[in-house]
Order: sequence, then structure tokens, then C-alpha cells
Amino acid sequence: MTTLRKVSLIGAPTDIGAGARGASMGPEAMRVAGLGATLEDHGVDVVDRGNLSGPSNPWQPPVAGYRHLPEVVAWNQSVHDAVYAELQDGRMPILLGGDHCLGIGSISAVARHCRDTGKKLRILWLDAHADFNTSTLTPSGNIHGMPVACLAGHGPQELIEIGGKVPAISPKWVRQIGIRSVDAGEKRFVHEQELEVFDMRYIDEMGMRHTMELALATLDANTHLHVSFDVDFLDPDIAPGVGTTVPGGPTYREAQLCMEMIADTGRMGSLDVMELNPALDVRNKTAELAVDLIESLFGKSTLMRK
Ligand code: NNH
Ligand code: MN
Ligand code: MN
Ligand code: MN
Repeated sequence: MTTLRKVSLIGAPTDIGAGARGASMGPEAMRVAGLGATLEDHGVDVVDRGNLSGPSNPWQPPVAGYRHLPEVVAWNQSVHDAVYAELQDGRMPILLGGDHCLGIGSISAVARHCRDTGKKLRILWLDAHADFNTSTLTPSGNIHGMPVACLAGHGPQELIEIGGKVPAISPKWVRQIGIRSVDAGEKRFVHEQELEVFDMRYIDEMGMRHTMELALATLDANTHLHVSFDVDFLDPDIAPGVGTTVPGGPTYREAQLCMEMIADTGRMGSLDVMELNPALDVRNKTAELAVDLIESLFGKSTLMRK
């Protein structure tokens, strides 16, 4: 099977869960970098659904360990509804973030769709960070550091129940790749919950090829593969346009290989492209790189391959 060729772009222009302002401009920057036309060049049927709307960012300090919780819930509810509608329609949702707290709405919708259709779910979390904090572990209160924990059922009720079932996912379904910044308490929780993490040390020692072979192992014809791509996954030398850069990320070629190997599976059914921050970018180059990598997810490769 090849990756679904009917795609819907969904913009979620908010930085409600982030520690820096600006990811709200991410969707437009990816459109300006030519995302729609680029996918069409690969024979993909692309519909741009435009942008969702939601509360503005009040830029307040955390309350009881969460920053902007009511606003985060509102945004995630509308992301959930939009992503779920596309999946029901037989189209592949591509969520254009927006900060990574929106992974809760997106992935809870994907998990719900998998329950409806009897599919297995595998989630690839490409990120510099584990995003596995809770209100008591977080150093910041920023909910973009918590989506994986929320999806696994560890978070505020109104957020974790958005997709209907709590927990939305099992940590066993997740493979994290590129991780190189995990907070102290978060680290303990990652171990306790047995998240499968391929950190940068692992990629340094074993290479991206071996890493992806393991992360993509045991997918079968009945598996829905969801890719949650936080642009801060990439090395900041090539991708400066994110709010939380961490040195020592994947190079251009490592990132391309990662995407190419995902494309080769033909199993990707949904995608998030998150945390692109044009306010911190240089002449939109991080957006252009994101588009280039998304192109690889849809089968761009150096030479024609069978
Ligand atoms: N771990 C930190 C926190 O929870 C930073 C998370 N920032 C991210 N995650 N950009 O992808 O506040
Ligand atoms: Mn990150
Ligand atoms: Mn993230
Ligand atoms: Mn991030």
C-alpha cells in the first residue's frame, strides 16, 4: 500500500501551550513555503481547510501547574473535531501548528478513528523533547511539554477526555526519536511508564537507519501510522525557527532518511507539523525545510525508487 493520496491541511494558528510567542504564525509560513503545491506536484489531492479559530493568548503565568488550561482545552477540542472529520471522510489530516499541545487533540482523534475502524496505532514522536511532563513535574507549566503524558491519561480531566476514551493511547504505541532534552522529574516518569525512546545518543551510536528500522518494526497492513513532527527535532543549525532550540539534533540527511523510511512503509495515515515559529526564523528557511521534509514523507527521493 502507498501512503493515502488524499490530504487535508488544517491550520491551528496558536501558541497557547508554548513558552515563546510566534508558533501561531506557523501555518501561514508553511503555506508561503509552498506546502500545498509541493504535495500536488507529487500527485497528492490536497485540500486546504484554512485555519481553525480559538481563544487568543492571554500570556498569563501558570495556575496550579498549567498555563492557559481553558484556552488549551478549547483549541484542542476544535483540533480534535477537525482531524476526526477528515479521517471519517477518508482523507489524511495534516495539522499545521501551532504549538505541540495540539498533539492532544490531533492524536486523540486519530486514536478514536482507530477504535472505530479496528486499526492498530503506532505514533512516531519526532522531537528534541519527550513532552511527558505533568503539572507536578513541569518546570514551566507550558502544556506543549505535556501532550504525550496527557494522551497516556496523565493530565487534567477536561484535556485527557477530549477523544472520548481515557487514556487515549498506551505508551506502548509510541516511539520517540531525536530526544535530547528531558527534565529531571520527566525523565523518571519516562522510565516508569516505559516509553520507547531513541535519543540522540542512540542515533549517534547506531545511526538513523537502524533507529528507524526498530521504530518502524512490527507495523502491519492493519496499522495506522501517525507522525507527530515537532520542528525542534531538527538541529538548530538547519532549523532556527523554533521556540526551544536544543543543539545536537539530526542533520539534514539524517532527517531526510528518517522521513524517507517512513514514506517507504506506506502506512502514514496522519501527520502533525508543529512548533514552527516564524518570529524566530531566518527568511522562512525553517518553513522551507519543513516543506522539503514533508515532501520526503510523501515519496520525494533522490532517484526514482520502485
Ligand atoms: N520540557 C520543557 C517543558 O516542559 C520544554 C518543552 N518544550 C518543547 N517541547 N518545545 O517540544 O517546559
Ligand atoms: Mn521539542
Ligand atoms: Mn514537542
Ligand atoms: Mn517543541
